[in-house]
Amino acid sequence: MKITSAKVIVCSPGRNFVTLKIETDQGLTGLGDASLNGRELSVASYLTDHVIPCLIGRDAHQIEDIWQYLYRGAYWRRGPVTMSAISAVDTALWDLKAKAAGLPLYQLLGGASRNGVMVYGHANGRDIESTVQEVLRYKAMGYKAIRAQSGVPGLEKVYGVGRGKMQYEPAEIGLPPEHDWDTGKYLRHTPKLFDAVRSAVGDDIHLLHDVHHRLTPIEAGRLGKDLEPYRLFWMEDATPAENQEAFRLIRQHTTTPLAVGEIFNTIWDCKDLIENQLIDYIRTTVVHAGGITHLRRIADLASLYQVRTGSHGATDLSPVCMGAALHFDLWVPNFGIQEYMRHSDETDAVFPHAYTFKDGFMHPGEVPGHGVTIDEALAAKYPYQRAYLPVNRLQHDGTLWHW
Ligand code: KDG
Ligand code: MG
Repeated sequence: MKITSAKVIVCSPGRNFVTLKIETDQGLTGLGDASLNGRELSVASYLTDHVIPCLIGRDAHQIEDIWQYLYRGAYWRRGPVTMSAISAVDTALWDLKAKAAGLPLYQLLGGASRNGVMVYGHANGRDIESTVQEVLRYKAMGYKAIRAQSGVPGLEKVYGVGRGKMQYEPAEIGLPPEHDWDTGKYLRHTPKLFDAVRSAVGDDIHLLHDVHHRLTPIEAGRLGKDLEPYRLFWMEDATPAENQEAFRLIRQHTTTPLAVGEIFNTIWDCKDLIENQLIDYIRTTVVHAGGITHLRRIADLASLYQVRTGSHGATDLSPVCMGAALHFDLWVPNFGIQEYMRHSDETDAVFPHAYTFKDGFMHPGEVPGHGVTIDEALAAKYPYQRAYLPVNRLQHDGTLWHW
């Protein structure tokens, strides 16, 4: 099955997405997601100018060889732009191989290991009371796991607290907006939030929280300890992880389970965290960590240390990524959970998909391939719009702060 052509489709049905479409001499096409929030056009250029010319004429069945060619062969290894481009090629090739076999992708990985994929939804509110109401709404929709984020008194805007209800889009059109941050206010508020949420929702629902890298390791240790009574499923991105050792300090102070990895690109970003058992969940995802081929490698390393998967699944990952991720999740032996932030209706219309949600679980469907397609005519009606995530500055003196 020879690759005869490939192209990049950039569209913005509610937010920007970059999609790679590969065509073959068998008449089959494969799709891969290459979306990288706020840096979309860099990946589009990387693919169009540097990767696609190298793909034409290759055997689409040689997924591993093409992966190695693009990773080792480029000399410049790793990084989000490179790895998102490799991920898109890899995902499109798995889609093609599964279509050629007439099987849903998860069957090629080794078949289903479970009946469905447990997902967590995002409950957000301006204050504790409205966040509690949102958590209860998600519970009523059947979710077994819910992430709770609330506004913090004294801070005008807090990232992760939506402007809409079911769907919200963190990136804003134009140049990056500026938010303010105060660690003390956040640390005082968050245990109160989970005290209220846990008593309202009961013991049977898994609760999660995303810190967005805002804390130092010792502050994260203190928050983890303060949250222990509320039995969180995980505390996510407690501190930046460029220094993987930083998690040792957090670990020494709390038994709250730790998750990290949505901005990681390769196994090297998480090797020490996994091998030293400094985390409980690895959040690397198909689109940013080298596709199915590399994610499988990370999950296998993680399984040696009882670290489970918890892939990133925010709206800036397209339905193509979500479809591929759900096939991976249905198979991967050390599955933990999958994030599921619902896409807008416009996005869903541009990317028709076979995956479904029911009672807190998702299923990728039984369509050959990963089950996600693109309506190119509709996509063309939504051209790219410059949009960025906010930046954060410390409220008291304006210092630029971590994500
Ligand atoms: O591109 C950034 C978003 O995907 C991210 O901020 C969302 O932290 C996030 C999450 O856990 O979904
Ligand atoms: Mg996150």
